[in-house]
Amino acid sequence: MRRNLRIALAGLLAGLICLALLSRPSPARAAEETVHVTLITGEAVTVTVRTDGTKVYSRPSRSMPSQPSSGVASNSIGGGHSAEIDGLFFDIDYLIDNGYHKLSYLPVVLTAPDRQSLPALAALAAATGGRVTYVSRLIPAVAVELPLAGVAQSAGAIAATPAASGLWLDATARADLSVSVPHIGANLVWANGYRGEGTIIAVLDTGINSAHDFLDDLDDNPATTDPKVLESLDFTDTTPDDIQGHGTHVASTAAGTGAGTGKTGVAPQAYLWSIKVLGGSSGVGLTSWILAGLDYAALGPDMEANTGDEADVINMSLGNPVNTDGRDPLAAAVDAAVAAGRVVVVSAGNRGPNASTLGTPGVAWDAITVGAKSLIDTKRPSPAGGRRRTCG
Ligand SMILES: [Ca+2]
Ligand SMILES: [Ca+2]
Ligand SMILES: [Ca+2]
Repeated sequence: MRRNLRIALAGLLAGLICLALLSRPSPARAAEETVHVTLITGEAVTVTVRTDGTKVYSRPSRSMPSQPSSGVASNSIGGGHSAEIDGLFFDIDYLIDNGYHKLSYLPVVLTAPDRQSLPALAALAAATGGRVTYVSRLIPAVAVELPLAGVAQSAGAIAATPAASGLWLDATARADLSVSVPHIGANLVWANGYRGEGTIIAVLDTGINSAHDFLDDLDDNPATTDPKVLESLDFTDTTPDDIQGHGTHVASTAAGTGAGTGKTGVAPQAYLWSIKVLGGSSGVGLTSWILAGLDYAALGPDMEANTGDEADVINMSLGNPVNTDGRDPLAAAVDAAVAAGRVVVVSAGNRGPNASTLGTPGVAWDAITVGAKSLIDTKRPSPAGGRRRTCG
């Protein structure tokens, strides 16, 4: 019964998470700019960004894996490695557009073939000068900052160990806009008695303003003490507050009480957990922050599966527009959360509707991934769709 309720609720949420802007156009630049990017190979690439946003890529001083006439270099970090290497490490445009060239280190997520291999992998990363910033519970993965000085040697040593199955850029995910409401037929579900009573929805987002009149208490009666937002955690490098506003919007759409206006969320009786994984005023988060938030939502404060302290539904109106084969850390962690008994609802992105336009973690096999829908029952112009990228 509880499972059915969860699924009904998740279905409602799925209808609501209409999408948004995964990639935003770059603002016009005031002047031509020259930036330097150090790749995981240790090679330095100089890029001139013109005022119209176009880029000119230099030949590096040392031999490059390939001539970077485009924004993508060939993905080789030396011979003999056994681990999979994320293509984003060689996507020069992605690295610049997301500010990685401004860092003195390369943030990576290392995956291991199994949990037993994780301590050896973390130890090796630390021995090469890396700083371990997070160890995932849902999947065998560890987030590490590798100093740019000696990054090629560090990455080469890590890639060569059997304790590593993959090296991934600690990529950035962004908030997806959420539109919508009663249009999806929530009233039909309410008529069957489902209003989310007793259900906990973890909102992995920019935070939630728990003082908002729609979110401050379950019965919209200040005379009774019955908070709706039961947890507020911050896994970003900013503050727990919802500076950006997206998380509060999503939370209200999912579970807002309406405060007498009649504009309630889909599950007005549900509780909320605010799991802040997107920081700053722009709503951007690292993969490692989201892995940490997923651990908490799916496993609860005791970090163990199915002990009764977990969220029932996990909502992720966020994504990285990179279409993967579903084995990247974010998608793998979402699948692990579902395997741990949670219902996970993820937005699809809006690069579609063509093939291979789903972002991650929308590509996760077991997530309920939701595309966009307009209020006149046509698909929005560009909801992401299609299948994940296939292997081989
Ligand atoms: Ca209220
Ligand atoms: Ca109250
Ligand atoms: Ca638990």
